[in-house]
Amino acid sequence: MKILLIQPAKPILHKQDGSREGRQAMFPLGLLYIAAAAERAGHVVEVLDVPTEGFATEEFLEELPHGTLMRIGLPMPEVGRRIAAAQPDVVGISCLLSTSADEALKCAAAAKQVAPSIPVVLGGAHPSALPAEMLGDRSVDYVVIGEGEETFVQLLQCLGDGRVPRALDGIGYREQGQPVVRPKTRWIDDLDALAWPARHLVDLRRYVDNYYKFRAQFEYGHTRSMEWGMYTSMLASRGCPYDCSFCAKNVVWGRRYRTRSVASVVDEMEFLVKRHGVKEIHFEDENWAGNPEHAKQICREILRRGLDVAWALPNGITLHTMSEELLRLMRQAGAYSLTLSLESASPRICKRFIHKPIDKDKAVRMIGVIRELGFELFVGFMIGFPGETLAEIQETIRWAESLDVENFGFAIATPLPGTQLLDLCEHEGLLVAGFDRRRLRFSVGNIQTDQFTPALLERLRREEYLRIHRQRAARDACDAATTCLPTTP
Ligand code: B12
Ligand code: SF4
Repeated sequence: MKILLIQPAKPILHKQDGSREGRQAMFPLGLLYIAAAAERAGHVVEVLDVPTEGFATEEFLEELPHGTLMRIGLPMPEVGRRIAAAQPDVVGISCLLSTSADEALKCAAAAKQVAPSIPVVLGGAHPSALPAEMLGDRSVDYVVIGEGEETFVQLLQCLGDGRVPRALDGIGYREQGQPVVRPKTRWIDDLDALAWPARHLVDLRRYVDNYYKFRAQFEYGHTRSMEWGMYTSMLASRGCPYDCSFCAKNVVWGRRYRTRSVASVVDEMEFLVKRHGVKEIHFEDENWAGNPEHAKQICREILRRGLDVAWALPNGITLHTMSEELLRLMRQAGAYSLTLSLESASPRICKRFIHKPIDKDKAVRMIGVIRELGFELFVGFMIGFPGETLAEIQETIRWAESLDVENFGFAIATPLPGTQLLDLCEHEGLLVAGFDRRRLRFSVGNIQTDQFTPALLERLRREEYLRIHRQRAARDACDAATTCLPTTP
């Protein structure tokens, strides 16, 4: 069969306070894993990366209470033309982020406009958390829930045979007009057996070009720096051994943390360097060093093979599994950038929502080592959990201020579909009026308590960040002036 896989456009918010959500070079790693599995099963696959191909096109979408929503990507009429030109037997659409759900549905509608008989399949974190809701849209025929390689290939088999996919694990479909959801219970044990992402289906250069053209608008986040040239992303593991209440990882990867073999990970890295001329790799694992021994072995294997490639951990590694030995090995093996998620300074909030210990002394020590080794570092904090007091929020802000870290951010806790946090907020009636889990925004508050309103969190997030940076700049200027004063009269 001929399969067309689509990454939908990315909406970004231009906020009333003058800030805007950043652009990101969104490498469609999940779609390319799905593409590789379909190719291996004998299908012909084409990929349409709407945001990447139309990165320069920004269109007005709608006015929201917080600002103006803009859309980055190929205009919809062009998407329609491209679907028609591809003449697909099946269209698959990736919807990783809840903010992309509307755009994913527009692509589904465009496919149905081309030919109502084309089966449309949705996958990714958002539809995996809300399969029945997504099937409520008549343009969506199937939802593949979570890790999708095996289920998608089995679904194609069913479609080819004209069977209803009743026996599949982790699938949503419609029967007699009603959504039917078969929850996901099986996860892939042998990650080495998976075909590597079908990167030959996209133009790798485009992602780097977009970064260079628009780097001033890039958010200091995931794809914050791609300074080394040809870039791609990959995975060394799936899932995470922890269980933070705000995290959507269980929806996609289940509860079991799985790693690829060290040889398979470094084989893929070597292939990317030799075959695609890749200079920089971003590991998009939820928690790359969930098993620190596995992480050290990857570093040692990179060193043993003398592989010359820069790599980054934009999602970071947890403080809990971090050690000086691991950091030194990572740096020697080419790692240059990482994120450290410290989340909250309040032990009570860590215990209740983050479910992993945050040792403040260790944080200071590790940041010292990270700086000494010359890593680029981003530290993430979170504010706005249910029951969090203003004093606790201030404690986190003061902690960020006290650390020797230039790049940091305060994220507002967001009740994502499929998380314990959303269940709790629903149960305790803490969601703001008009909250719609199908149309979430991340840079604005969605939780309201007797301690804070979304507006207060948004103000604190932005103003405290700016205040800390202004104070530091003033202090540095003052230090520089003092240093220049003549020491003798
Ligand atoms: C890279 C990334 C991004 C990129 C965008 C990536 C993209 N291509 O669109 C950027 C930097 C933009 C981003 C931003 C954010 N992200 Co993010 N991100 C990721 C991350 C780390 C990796 C994605 C990836 O490549 N995964 C690897 C591939 C193999 O997995 P996958 O894409 O999920 O694909 C598999 C399945 O989902 C499925 N599948 C996927 N697509 C399809 C399509 C079809 C047809 C089928 C059949 C199957 C299928 O099969 C694939 C293979 O098994 C994931 C976590 C993770 N490790 O997955 C979070 C994740 C997707 N992000 C998440 C979040 C919360 C965010 C942020 C809100 C973080 C923040 N606080 O700012 C922001 C949102 C910003 C905004 N304003 O919209 C959540 C999503 C929750 C949600 N419901 O939206 C995730 C799951 C992290 C988590 N554990 O909570 N993110
Ligand atoms: S450590 Fe990170 S990936 Fe793991 S559960 Fe917590 S937020 Fe999710």
